[in-house]
Amino acid sequence: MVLDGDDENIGREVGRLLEAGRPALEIMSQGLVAAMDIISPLFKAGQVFIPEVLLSARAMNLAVDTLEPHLRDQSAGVQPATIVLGTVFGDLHDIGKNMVATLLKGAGFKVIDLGINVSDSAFILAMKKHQPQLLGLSALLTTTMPEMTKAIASITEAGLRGQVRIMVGGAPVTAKFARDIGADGYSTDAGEAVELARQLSA
Ligand code: B1M
Repeated sequence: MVLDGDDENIGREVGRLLEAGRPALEIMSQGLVAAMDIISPLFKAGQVFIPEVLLSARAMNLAVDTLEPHLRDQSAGVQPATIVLGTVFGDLHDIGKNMVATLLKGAGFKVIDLGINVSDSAFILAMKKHQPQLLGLSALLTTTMPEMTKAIASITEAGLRGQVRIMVGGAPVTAKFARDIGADGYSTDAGEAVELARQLSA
């Protein structure tokens, strides 16, 4: 259904799998992410095009929304850390960032998701408003990775760097890049992002 961009039926199908007892994380990794792994090389090879990928992305995001309540853990009573999260300026990719948001919410974090194409000033405004312990920056394009550097520089200039731990991720981002730009941590996938967020907010 992700491959077909079937946003009419995917929510119902995810509900059916959950009712049948399939774990939410398994549906995410073996169903949804596996489908995206099929689409990626086809997109690269020019065998599928942007409109089709957008339909798949919409179906994927709907499925992730349906899974979200089933990914919550039992951390009731613990004051949740807040994370402001967004895809950096110039970058419209949000599937991975949405998965990170979903798993973080499931793990008990309060997630302020600013969406895609987020400017430095929007990150700074959100930090002043929500006073998060964590900031998460996502980038999927090599051309938008420098926006992470700029965002961190702007946050430092605004005098806010000392109040927040910054984590970065996205397919082209590496641990070395994260270190070089002065981020506090990097993770390869959404599951690791939750572990990292726990460590950084402990
Ligand atoms: Co785009 N795109 N795209 N695209 N797209 C890539 C990224 C690309 C690798 C495809 C390719 O050519 N092989 C390529 C980038 C090449 C490069 O930079 N070197 C590319 C390109 C070139 C483009 C356009 C420029 C195409 C064009 O217009 N000619 C254009 C740019 C638009 C823009 O952003 N300004 C574009 C557009 C699009 C669509 C709009 C069609 C669509 C996005 C729809 C959407 O997101 N709503 C799209 C898609 C879907 C892809 C691919 C096929 C799939 C990305 C994805 O969702 N992966 C992608 C190919 C690929 O990745 N191999 C491609 C699945 C997702 C679960 O993984 O996002 O990596 P990922 O997230 C993971 C981890 O990275 C990590 O956890 C996630 C879950 O495990 N993670 C974090 C992510 N953020 C994190 C943050 C963290 C921690 C972990 O902490 C804060």
